[in-house]
Amino acid sequence: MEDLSGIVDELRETLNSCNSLQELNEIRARFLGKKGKITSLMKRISSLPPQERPAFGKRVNELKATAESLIQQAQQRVNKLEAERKLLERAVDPTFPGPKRPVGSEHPSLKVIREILEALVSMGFEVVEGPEVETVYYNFEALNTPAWHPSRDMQDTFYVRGEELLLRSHTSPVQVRVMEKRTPPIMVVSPGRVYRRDYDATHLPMFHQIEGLYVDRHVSVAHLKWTLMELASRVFGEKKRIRMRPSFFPFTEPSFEVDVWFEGKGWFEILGSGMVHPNVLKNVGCDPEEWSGFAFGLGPDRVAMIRYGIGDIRSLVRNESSIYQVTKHL
Ligand code: FA5
Repeated sequence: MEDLSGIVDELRETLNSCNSLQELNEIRARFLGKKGKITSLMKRISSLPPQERPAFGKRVNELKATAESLIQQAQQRVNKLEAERKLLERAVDPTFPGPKRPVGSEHPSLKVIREILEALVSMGFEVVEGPEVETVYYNFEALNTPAWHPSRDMQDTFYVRGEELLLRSHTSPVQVRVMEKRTPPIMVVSPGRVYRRDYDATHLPMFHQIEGLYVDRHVSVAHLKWTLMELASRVFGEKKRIRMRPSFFPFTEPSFEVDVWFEGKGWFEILGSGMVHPNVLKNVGCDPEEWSGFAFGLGPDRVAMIRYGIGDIRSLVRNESSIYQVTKHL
C-alpha cells in the first residue's frame, strides 16, 4: 500500500507558507478540488480489488478529514491576517502632519489683569476672591455709602432679589469681607467682574476691577502713592504720563484718582483710591486709632484700551478678531 502521509506533510508545508485567502483557495483546490490530490485518491477506491477497498477507503477518508481540519485552521489564521491587512489599509498615519489651526491669543483685558496681579504679588499682595452676587450690606452699607448715594440708585445697579441682593458694582466689598475675617497686617488684591448700568465708548455694563487693600500700623498716603506709581510704571513703562488727583469716595478719606495720558484722546481715569475711611474700619471691628490702610480699585479694561490703543471699550466684548491681534506679538 502506498504511503499517504507524504500528502499530509506536503499540505502542512504549503499551508504554513500561505498568507492570503487567494493562496488558501488554490491550496484547497489542489488537494480537495475536483482534480485535487485527495479527490483523485477517492476516485481510485472503486478501481481497486474488492478486498483492498475497505482499508484503502478508510485511510483516504482519514486523510481527507485531516486535510479538511488543517485547511480549516489555516483558514482562521488567514482570516485574521486579512482583517489586519484591511485595518492597516484604512489606518491613520500618526506621523502625518495635521491641518494647521490658528493659535488663539490672550484677551487684552485678561493679559492686563494677569500682568497687574503678577506685579502686585511680587510686592507682597495675596490674591483673594469675592462673590459677584453681593448683599447691599457689603456692596454699600459697610463701605460707608449712604442710601442717598447715586450708585445705590435702581437706575445704576442691577438688583437681584428686591433690593437685598445685587450684582456687585465694584470689587470694594471684598475689602470688608477680608477685614471681617482677618486681623491686620492685611495685604490683599482681588480681581473680578463687576456690573453697572453703563454703556458707551469708555464704559461697559460688565467690566473688571482689581481691588487692592493694605492695612497695617502707620500706613500713609506716601505708601499709597508709591504703590500706585510703581504699579503704573510696571504696566505702562517709565515714560508714560500719569497723574494722581484728589477725588471723593464714601469709603476712603482722602481719596484720589489716577489718570493716564491716552495719545490723541487726553487723560483717562484708570483707578480710584484712598485711605480706608475710619467708619469702614469701625464697621469691621478695627480700631482706626491703631490701624490705618489704603485701598484702590483699578479698571483693567480701561488700561487695555490705553495700552493697545482701542478707541471704543465695547470692542473688548464684541468678539472682534482684531482685538486679539493686538496682544499676539507682545
Ligand atoms: C470704584 O469702583 C471704587 N470702588 C474704587 C475704589 C476702591 C476707590 C478702593 C477707593 C478705594 P470707580 O467707580 O471710579 O471707583 O471705578 C474704578 C475704575 O473702574 C475706574 O477708574 C475705571 O477704570 C473702571 N470703570 C468704572 N466704570 C467702568 C465701566 N463701566 N466700564 C469699564 N471700566 C469702568
